[in-house]
Amino acid sequence: MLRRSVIGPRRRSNPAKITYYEDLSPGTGALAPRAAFRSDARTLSLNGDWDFRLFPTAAHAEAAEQAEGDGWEKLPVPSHWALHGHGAPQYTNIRYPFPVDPPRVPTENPTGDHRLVFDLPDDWPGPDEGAGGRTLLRFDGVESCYRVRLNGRELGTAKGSRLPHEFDTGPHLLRRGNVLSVRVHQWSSGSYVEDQDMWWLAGIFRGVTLLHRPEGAVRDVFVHAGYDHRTGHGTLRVDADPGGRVTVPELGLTLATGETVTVPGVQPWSAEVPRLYEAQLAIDGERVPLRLGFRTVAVEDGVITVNGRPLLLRGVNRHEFHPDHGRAVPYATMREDVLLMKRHNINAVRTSHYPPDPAFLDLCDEFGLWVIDEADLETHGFTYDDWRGNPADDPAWEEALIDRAARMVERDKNHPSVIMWSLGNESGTGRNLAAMSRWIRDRDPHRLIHYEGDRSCEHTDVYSRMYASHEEVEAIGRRAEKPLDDPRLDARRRALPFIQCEYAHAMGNGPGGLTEYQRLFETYERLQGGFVWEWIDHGLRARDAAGRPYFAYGGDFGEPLHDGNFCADGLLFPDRTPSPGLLEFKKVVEPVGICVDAAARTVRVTNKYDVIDLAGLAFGWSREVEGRRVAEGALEVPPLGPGESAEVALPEAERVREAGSVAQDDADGEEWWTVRAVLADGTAWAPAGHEVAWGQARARGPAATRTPGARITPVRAPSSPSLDGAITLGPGTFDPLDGGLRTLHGLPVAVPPRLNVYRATTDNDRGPDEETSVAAQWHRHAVDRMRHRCDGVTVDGESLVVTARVAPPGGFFGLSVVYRWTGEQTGDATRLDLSVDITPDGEWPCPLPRLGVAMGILAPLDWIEWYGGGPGESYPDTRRAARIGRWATTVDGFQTPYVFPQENGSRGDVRWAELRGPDGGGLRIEGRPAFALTARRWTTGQLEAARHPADLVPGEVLHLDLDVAHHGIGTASCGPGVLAPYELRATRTRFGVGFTLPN
Ligand code: IPT
Repeated sequence: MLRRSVIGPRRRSNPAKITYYEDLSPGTGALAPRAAFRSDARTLSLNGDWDFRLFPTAAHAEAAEQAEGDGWEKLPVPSHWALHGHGAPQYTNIRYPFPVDPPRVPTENPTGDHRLVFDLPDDWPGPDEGAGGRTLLRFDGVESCYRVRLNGRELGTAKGSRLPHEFDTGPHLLRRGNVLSVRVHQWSSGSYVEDQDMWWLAGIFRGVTLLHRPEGAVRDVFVHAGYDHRTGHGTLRVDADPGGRVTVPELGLTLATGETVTVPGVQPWSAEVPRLYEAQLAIDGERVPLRLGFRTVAVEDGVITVNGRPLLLRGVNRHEFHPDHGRAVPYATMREDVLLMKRHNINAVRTSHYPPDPAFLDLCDEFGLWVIDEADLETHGFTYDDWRGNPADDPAWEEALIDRAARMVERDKNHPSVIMWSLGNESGTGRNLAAMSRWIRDRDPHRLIHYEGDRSCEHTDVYSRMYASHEEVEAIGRRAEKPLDDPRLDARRRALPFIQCEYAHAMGNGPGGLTEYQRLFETYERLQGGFVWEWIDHGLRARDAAGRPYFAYGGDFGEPLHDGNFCADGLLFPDRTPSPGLLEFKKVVEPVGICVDAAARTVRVTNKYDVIDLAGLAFGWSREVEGRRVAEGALEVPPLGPGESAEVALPEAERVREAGSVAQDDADGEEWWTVRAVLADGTAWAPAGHEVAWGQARARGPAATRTPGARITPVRAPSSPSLDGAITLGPGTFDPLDGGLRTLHGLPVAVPPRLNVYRATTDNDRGPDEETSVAAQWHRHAVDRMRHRCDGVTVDGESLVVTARVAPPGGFFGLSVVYRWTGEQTGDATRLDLSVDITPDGEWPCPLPRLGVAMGILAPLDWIEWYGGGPGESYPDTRRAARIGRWATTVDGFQTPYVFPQENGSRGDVRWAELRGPDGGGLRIEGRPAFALTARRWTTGQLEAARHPADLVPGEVLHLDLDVAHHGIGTASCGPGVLAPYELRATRTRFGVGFTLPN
């Protein structure tokens, strides 16, 4: 029932009868929220196959109920019905997918009736057995509003999709033949406060459990386990209702609930050492196992500390997502997420933008992750009406919003991993947020309060921002940010620690700029890290008309209103394959700095952990010549404490030689040192040998005359071009009219090498809007349609010279190019060299996407081996994870399957690459200097036109881009664009490539 009418500026008349799913109450009949815990009391999971039928409106459901019609089908619980053939998912970011008229919702309100007939187990305690107590029904997550009936009697209704609700079954529970009916409405007043950027997916998507609560059972328990780093003592108090006794066998402790004890010599809990002590709460009717993590969170001198140590959060925003199950994430998948995070040097999670399945937090406690637990609240769509009528500021919504804060805090209050409560996301500002903050502070004063949306930070303990530029973050780091109007609030905020609760938008190729953010975070103590947006692409597994599998994004289900692929912005692909962005993040945030100085033969090792020393890591060095390991050994590194660093000597040359039995030393080639830090022993999250950090430095470059490993000697023996229909120059034949290469080492050249400046635009190139993005500039200036004018083809005895001008239609600027081809022959070996000399003319109004030559070879060359950056892709501002080595993969393996196709797969710093076909033969490409290589069976145009990877149909031609430079990637899809040092401007450039046969 509606208790108060909607007031505030958006006053509207609502004559219609307000239903339970449209009223503003958080529901009716649910019990007061309490901590999530297990116990020795009986439980029965009601998950499994339920009966289900879907109606287009609530009224249809109502009518069918009267008629007791059939039409039931089976549906698994937990699940979202739209992922089981009933209706379809819809993706919007900010806009509400329905007319905004709170709290009213559309008549078209998909309503799913769920029904389960169940018996109680024979030994289920009940009054007939003389066992007292009662039986509750718990729902851990139902979107967005539901009504529960048991055997025809209503137990209650609830809103708050990602929150638990418990109902007392009272006298209605039968031994046999219980009929549990749950009517779920897709839209409710709750939808107005659940406008998170994600798929709208209704259903009972988390577990349903029947819980016996014995007479004298624990109603609620609140563990307070602190740690005083000055004394090394823990403190413990367990509040429980009703009271009882707590034992911690490992500590030899027994205490009464409500009693505070000092516990000398405990090991504190941290994300790095997630030490948990098993405890038990025993009261009359029940024994409750507890896991204690002793830790104290504080802000000291403007810095967040846990157990006295400042934190650096290397975090991610995690939505709950599975490509087949949506937000009904299986336990094994949650566990996989935590393991993947730990293995990629991630130490923190923001549960964007709602409390996760409670089991996820158990995993965070167990494996060690700092958590910002966020309330299920977002009213972002109100931004389009200047936040008028925002539920976050309308007193009529206060009860509903406090309920959301309370249900989160009560459920999750016993998790040591949770160090901050977040009031929600993108909900503007308002009195209800203030009320939530007050409520939380009162209930749990021992954690910090976070909310990004209120820049004044009046009700929070941390200054938090999203997508602030490097420049602004640096100013904040210096506590020199632009002041707030109110001097009191400004002084308060300036004294607060800072985090970026979202940064580095991992949409498609990227994010760029991570290194520069991390440098700031590591420089200024106020900057305590951040949370990359976001953990995983929300791509739903689907098949196209031709049966080809793909990951669907907004619009793929025919939604009239959607936000396209903006939901594919994670560090993991939808199937949880790490994207290059995750590998880059792992490298950038590695907790050990390894800086090799090859000339001095030393390595500087820095411990960047917050808590632990380096004793758990084993260090090793190796020396590689031309990417082949010629020597390796262990490296003794002192067990440095957090923040400490030491210079460690690398072995002397002589010793390296001795150790060099690993492979034949190659006296000639380019030489690198690599130092790695791996886990010395297995941990709960990775086996021994798992790599945590590494560093590399070049000890010796290739000599100019040195062509490592090649059979061609530096003695020049050019063959002369001959004019007989085609121009022949060593292993190449050319078209005499335009100088285009026709064959190369006998391979047909389908697309002759020529200058290419364009790339299939990335999501970051296209962001943030169609007007100002760099992609918009490229299209406006026709950089995607460059014209090539041949100005001359001359043969001057030893070389073939083609002059050209490459310029966009309508443009008053361009690039003059001189292609100079020369041949070499040594014995049977021939070689063709191309040098390219580029001179810009006119005024270039925009950066270049890339600069290099593109060519296509009509041959089934499928195997690529290269010496250079790898094994994955890299771009100028995303190249930290690429190490110099010898790598090999197939052409398929060269592609990065971004959910939305775009430029990808470029391998940087390539010294040489060899392409081979199935029956040997092939081509070797050497760079002068190193080049970036992409290899695809489609053109850049086809890549740009594709909407899903399945649209890319391999052709016969292998398209290669040999680039001397690339424009950076940046993170402009949401956040700053490419930083100045990574912008590619048109300047005089010379580079060369040589083509020989593979070695
Ligand atoms: C920010 C949102 O908080 C997050 O949910 C997501 O939508 C992200 O953007 C972009 O993917 S809000 C944005 C206006 C900065």
